[in-house]
Amino acid sequence: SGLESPLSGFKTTTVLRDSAREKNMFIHGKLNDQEAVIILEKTPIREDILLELFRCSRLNLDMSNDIYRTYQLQPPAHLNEIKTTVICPATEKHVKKYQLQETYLVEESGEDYRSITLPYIQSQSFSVQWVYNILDKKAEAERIVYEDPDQELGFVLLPDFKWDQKQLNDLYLIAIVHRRDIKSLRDLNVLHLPLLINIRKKGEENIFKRYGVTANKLKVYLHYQPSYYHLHVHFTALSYEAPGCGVERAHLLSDVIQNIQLDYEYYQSRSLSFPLRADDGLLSKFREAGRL
Ligand code: M7G
Repeated sequence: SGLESPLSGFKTTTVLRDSAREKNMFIHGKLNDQEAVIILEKTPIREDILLELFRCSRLNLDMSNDIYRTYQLQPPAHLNEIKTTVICPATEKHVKKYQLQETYLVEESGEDYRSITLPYIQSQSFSVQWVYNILDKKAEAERIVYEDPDQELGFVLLPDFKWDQKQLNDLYLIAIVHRRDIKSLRDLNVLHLPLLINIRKKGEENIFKRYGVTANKLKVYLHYQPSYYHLHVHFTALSYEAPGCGVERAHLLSDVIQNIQLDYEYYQSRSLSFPLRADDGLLSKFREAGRL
């Protein structure tokens, strides 16, 4: 009341995706005449607030039958929040990223990477300005969990914006390397082993220090293809099925380290498979090159 919400000017164009099971909705629309994507998501119910929830909520009876009763529980405002992510101004690529789409598996050889993928991502990929803002402490500085400031081996560890940090079951942090010359898994070779080992060791140590979660309860991996071509490593709760982290896209950091130890140029020479969306320009490039 009183203060108008910054989102009150939002006009929905289309619902890109919604899931009753995941309890989220991805909406494309206009916010003050700019293209915008809004993600609404109901967050998990927290055990530590149960006492307050039962004490302070209003309870409306829906139905009652023998030993069965269902209610609508109306929690007080602060226990009834919807996690909301706003991307504005959003590019066409953002809109596509969140649209539900058919995907196709592509097998990319080292040569395909150099002749098809690399030129494409150099011309087309998402801006990594948000990453530089984090490294330069221009954004999210207060959210940093740990930093190793070394320019060669160092990184910043902070909560991924998919995680609201209210409960540990969906724990999600990312380690962003200080070096700005490593785009993805494909660039990694023997020279990067100290960096990767450092990220694994200090990432795990500091997640334990801050959250009490041990290394054997963590899934530590890289995505290929990533959305953002500045090397970063995902740290998620082992039991949490993060969206987009399936076997077709995730590469465990420990496997990456061992593969490079066995073959110093593993990620330059081996084929890597990954899914591409039907409307992804890279998929057309693979088609044009006769590689599909
Ligand atoms: P990715 O593998 O490049 O792409 O991971 P994906 O989003 O398709 O998985 C990038 C990760 O960075 C994702 O887990 C995002 O949720 C996270 N992320 C993206 N942005 C724009 C931000 C941001 O501004 N802040 C933080 N803290 N995390 C972000």
